Amino acid sequence: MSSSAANTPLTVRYCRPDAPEAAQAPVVVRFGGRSGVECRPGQLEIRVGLQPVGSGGEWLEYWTLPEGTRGETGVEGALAFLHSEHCLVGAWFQPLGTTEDPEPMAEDAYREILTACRARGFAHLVRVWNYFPAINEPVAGQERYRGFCSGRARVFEALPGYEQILPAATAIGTHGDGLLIYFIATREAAARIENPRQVSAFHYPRRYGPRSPSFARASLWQSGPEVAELFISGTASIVGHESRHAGDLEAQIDESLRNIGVLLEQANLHHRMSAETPQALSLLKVYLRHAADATAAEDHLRRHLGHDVPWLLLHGDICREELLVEIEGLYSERLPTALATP
Ligand code: 3EB
Repeated sequence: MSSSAANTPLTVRYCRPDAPEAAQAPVVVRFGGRSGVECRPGQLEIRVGLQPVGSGGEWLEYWTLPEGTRGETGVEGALAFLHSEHCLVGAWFQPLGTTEDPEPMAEDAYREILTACRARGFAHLVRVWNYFPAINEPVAGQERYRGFCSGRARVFEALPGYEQILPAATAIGTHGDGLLIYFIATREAAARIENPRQVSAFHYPRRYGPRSPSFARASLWQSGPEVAELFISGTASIVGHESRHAGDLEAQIDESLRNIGVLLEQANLHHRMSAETPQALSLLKVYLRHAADATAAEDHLRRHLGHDVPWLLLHGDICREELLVEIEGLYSERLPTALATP
């Protein structure tokens, strides 16, 4: 094993559901069916209630720790977690009806997550995925996504200097189950990267909701001298704070990839990361509002990305009604290291 692999605290990959890697991995993320979390000794299984679409067939995501190490699992209320020496992976799940206001539940969830992470020495949230049903439906006089943002913001905005500690995130609507929030927390703070083409989400004007979305455009977890993970948040066709290309799937994909390209530029400029374009990403996840768009989206993505980047296409609602697509990504930097001296 190369020394850079030995120093990699967390590796994220896709595989087929019946691959042996999936059975052994400390963290497995499955897609389709209903959302939920299962915690067994040494393994956390996260189920995201979003149906895979397109021609790729079934994939799952598996996360591994350095060879020879085992994660320690635990459950505390609605939160299940697995942690190693370097990071904690957690998943919070609770049933949430489609006519319920998500605001108080989001607030409770984030409070419990931050408290549990801190208590175990992993005070820094670097990446969070949020999934819940009927995200664009109105409840309590506003879209449910906005209620969710208010609950989440109440927790983050109470923290000193909160703009500097927000995680990279995704928030997507499922089709009919509970609130699932899963995340990665670390001992050291990650760097945050914003997109100069976009207003920071935490500064969105009021017209998008009473409290702004609490997330960073990307976060960079530098876990060793030659190892870093760049987590790119769900990225959509937004320029400034406005949605672009309503109704045009291909133009929305182009704009989203342009935004991801700018984030990579920023990461290169400020942190000397070496991915230059979205083709260099380690993996992508593409969320589509309409399952019927899958073939067109795949064809268009293929033209941009070729065949080298593994991606998952999932059927889910984007948190602005006019948006048809959102794309998130991970770039894992693995710099070659000199041979270790004996
Ligand atoms: C956007 O840029 C699109 O509320 O956590 C993307 C990623 C979006 C994360 C969140 C929302 C969130 O505003 C929506």
